Amino acid sequence: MAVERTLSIIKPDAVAKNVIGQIYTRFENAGLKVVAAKLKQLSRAEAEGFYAVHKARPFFNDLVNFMISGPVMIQVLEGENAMQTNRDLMGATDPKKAEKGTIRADFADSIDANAVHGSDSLENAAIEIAYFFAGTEVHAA
Ligand code: RTP
Ligand code: MG
Repeated sequence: MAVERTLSIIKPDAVAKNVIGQIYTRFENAGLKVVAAKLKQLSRAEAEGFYAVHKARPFFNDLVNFMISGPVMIQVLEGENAMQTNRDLMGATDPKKAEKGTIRADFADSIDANAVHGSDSLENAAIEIAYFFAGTEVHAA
């Protein structure tokens, strides 16, 4: 397995619930290292740009409104198999379908307020990391 980088976002619901630390602990216990991070209030344009692949989907407006409803914690995670490791930690998009012990099963309330985002491919990870971080803001593990 290769050392990879992936983009993670702790969404406004989980930031409001004050569980950033509990979610970071799960990253750490899975061998993922935070190599860049920022707490940020996204503008509507930033959220729309980030989720541009979902522009035609019926839930796009709700998704953007939710993502700008409060600050988000954005981080780059680095480690062996980081993209899939993070997706496994997150659980299914709909928390009702997420496996017990996953972040979404334990912290999410609904398919909209579902606690975390994680890149779904290495190609998207590279695009998403560059969307939020300059090269100089991402540090060697
Ligand atoms: P994410 O991109 O946030 O990591 O989530 P994901 O890959 O598990 O899910 P994705 O299909 O990429 O959808 C992005 C976000 O849109 C919301 N969504 N709502 N109402 C719906 O049917 C629906 N489907 C997706 C979710 O908040 C999801 O995280
Ligand atoms: Mg996705």
